[in-house]
Amino acid sequence: MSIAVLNDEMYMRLALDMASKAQGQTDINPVVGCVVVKDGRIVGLGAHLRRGEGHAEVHALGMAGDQAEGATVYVTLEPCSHHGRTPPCCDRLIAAKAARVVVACTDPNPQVAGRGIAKLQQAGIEVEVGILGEESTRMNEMFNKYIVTRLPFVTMKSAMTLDGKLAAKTGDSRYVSGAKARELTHTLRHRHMGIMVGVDTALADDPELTTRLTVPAVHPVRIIVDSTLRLPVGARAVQDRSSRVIVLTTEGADPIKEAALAEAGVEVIRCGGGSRVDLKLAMRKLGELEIGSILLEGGGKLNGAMLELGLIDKLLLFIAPKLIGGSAAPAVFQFEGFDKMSEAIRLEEMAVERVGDDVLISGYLRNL
Ligand code: AOF
Ligand code: ZN
Repeated sequence: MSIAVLNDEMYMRLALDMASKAQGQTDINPVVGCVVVKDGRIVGLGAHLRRGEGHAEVHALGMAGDQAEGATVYVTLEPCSHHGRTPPCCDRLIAAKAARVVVACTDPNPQVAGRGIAKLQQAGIEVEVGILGEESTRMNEMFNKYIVTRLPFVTMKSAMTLDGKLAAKTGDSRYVSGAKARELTHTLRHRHMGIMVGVDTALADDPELTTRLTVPAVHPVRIIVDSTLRLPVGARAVQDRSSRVIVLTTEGADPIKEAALAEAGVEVIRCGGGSRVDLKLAMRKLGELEIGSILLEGGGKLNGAMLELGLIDKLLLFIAPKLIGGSAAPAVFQFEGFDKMSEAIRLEEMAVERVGDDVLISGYLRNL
């Protein structure tokens, strides 16, 4: 590999590192990092830190000042060409007279989608695309889905015993996984805009559903699936004011119960007239509310329903080296099931790692 490519990778790696640290704090926006290099020196650094505030390029070019003229600018996402909450980064790069722009991956946002690169090239700037592109794309996988479909990216996280149980036959589930895996859950909560559970989980464990880490710790919106509004106003998730609470229910749910929950600050959203919440419709409504990513920490029934409907994008499954038994003990996924092994849903791009005493299996579900 040539020295030039190695250097390009080195600066792009720095830009990606900065972007990765902002995961979870940019709302529906992507995480983006930018490094400005002139005459062999880094003269500007920046990352997009909050939706509505400066894009990565603006921060980095601001730091570089006049030194941006003739510089190479590394940016982990194609510079934007549209007027969003901030002006186009392309115009800013052109005005700064950058000589070369190295981009990791294109921006799937239909308002950008290649126009940013074209605009820079038309202005005579040399543009190179694809340096550490796969890593940048993976880092923004939630944004990439949401910006194109307006549906939230759903990550399901669960912990099970070696025999596939979420809890003992008595319902006891404290705890399946070890401390390290449980700590990672809080990082995952920070990184998703919403956290979703079924009302059975809310009733059984009375969880707060917040992020309990000192840093980083942005609390997700709490989403509880409750077809008949059994969630009591006194539930800890309702009483705790650290983030919004959305209850997804059915058209037929009791308006008096709705009024009591609304009084306590809960947003009740009716999804479908059936006996169960229409989860597909629910995803569309949550997308309209600009909830771009959801961590599903459901019980077996909710996990099974989401899986069957093809609503889970990514799976993170911790497996604890324990055997609990009991035919009545709940399984991680409860759904009708298939007749043949050949019909089974497959996990793709599977990765396996050890987290403390547990094994973490992760991968993607391709929902066609
Ligand atoms: C960039 N650099 O650092 C980011 C970009 O509404 P706004 O102004 O926040 O724009 C958000 C859109 O801009 C977002 O959907 C994505 O297409 C792009 N994000 N682009 O050049 C950045 N965060
Ligand atoms: Zn921009």
